[in-house]
Amino acid sequence: MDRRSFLNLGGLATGAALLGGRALAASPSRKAPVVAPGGVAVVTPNGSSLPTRLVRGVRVGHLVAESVEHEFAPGLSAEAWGYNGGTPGPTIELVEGERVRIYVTNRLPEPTSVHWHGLVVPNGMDGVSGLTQKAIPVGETYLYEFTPRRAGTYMYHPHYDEMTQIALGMVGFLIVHPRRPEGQPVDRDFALMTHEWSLPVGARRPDPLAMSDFNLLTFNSRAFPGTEPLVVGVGERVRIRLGNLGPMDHHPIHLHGLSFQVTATDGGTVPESARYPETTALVPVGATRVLEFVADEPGDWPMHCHMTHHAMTQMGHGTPNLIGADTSAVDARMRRVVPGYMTMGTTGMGGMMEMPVPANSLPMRATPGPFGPIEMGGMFTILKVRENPLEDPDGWYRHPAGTVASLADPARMKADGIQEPEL
Ligand SMILES: [Cu+2]
Repeated sequence: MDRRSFLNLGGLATGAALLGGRALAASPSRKAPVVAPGGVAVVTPNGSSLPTRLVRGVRVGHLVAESVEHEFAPGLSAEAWGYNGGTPGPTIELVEGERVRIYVTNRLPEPTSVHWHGLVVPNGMDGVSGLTQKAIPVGETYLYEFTPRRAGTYMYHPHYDEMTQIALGMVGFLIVHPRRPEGQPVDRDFALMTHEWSLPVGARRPDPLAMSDFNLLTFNSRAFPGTEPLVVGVGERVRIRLGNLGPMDHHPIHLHGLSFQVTATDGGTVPESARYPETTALVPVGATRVLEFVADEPGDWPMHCHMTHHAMTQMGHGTPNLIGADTSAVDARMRRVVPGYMTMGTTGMGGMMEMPVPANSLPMRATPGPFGPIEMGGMFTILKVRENPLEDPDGWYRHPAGTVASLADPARMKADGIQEPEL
């Protein structure tokens, strides 16, 4: 069987799963909102929420673990593993104190299980294959049933062959909404999962054996410019739920243009007396951090991992450092055999971002911005704070006159006592 027909079969299987869901609809059930009155829906940029329905008072949902054809950004796709056709899997939204039944169908080529990370559940529902349950065999469907006791931001992932399955993208959010709204109500609520991948140029799948040299860093399994911006209104109170189920690295996630507080972790709500202002939140592997702030300054504000190699994409790291080296003689000789040859990185690497790249790759490619190329990628997205967030959400911020850094006027420099250094 070729790959295409295999994928088609996968599609049929998913269709059958959905039909199974429809069969549930014939029983006494209703679609029920998971958000408490006064609350707002969680938005998972580039992702979705798991459809659930109430069947005789129990919330029911269905996860399908499967191989997925995934686009990391326009121009770069690979085969990953995920849930319900995507990575991360759909965000599961539940209600505190409301019983839930989650069916998990395994369409992977190996066993799996699902662990509800951070949630307190009966031990046999914890999803640790071998310790608390048998692994879900290939092709079988298991049932998890529990009652979430505490509202909060949690995650789910396999606890069978974790190294492979998590590295290939099997991660997702599980959000438990409070029965009654608590804390200050927010106007926007986003969920962003950090992840890291090793995807050599030309490879069909990410390499789960990577332990340090990850070359593809993502929010919700998308690399900039593939990340959907977070668009909010000026003065709105915003919640961003960050989760990290990457294999190895903690990510210091930095927001420009505002100051926030960490209001909760997957362990619970941070008491108000223990909160303090921050502009960077370290999100350790296996943890969630919930940020809240008021977006009071309009603009296009970067939000990115502050590890510089994590705001880059798919570059190789085995190149000698040539910054400042004069390679013109080498370049001239090389051009006799390789027309257009240029030694990498002699004056820094910014200018190389506009070079042509191989097919299905995203190496050091700049994104056109309103003032020139944006030279960051990877774990990078944009928080767009706008007077009217509905107007032109895809466009760039229009700066008021006189508020953009630009070439200094010599007369102003002189008046301010600034002298150009002799070159
Ligand atoms: Cu990072």
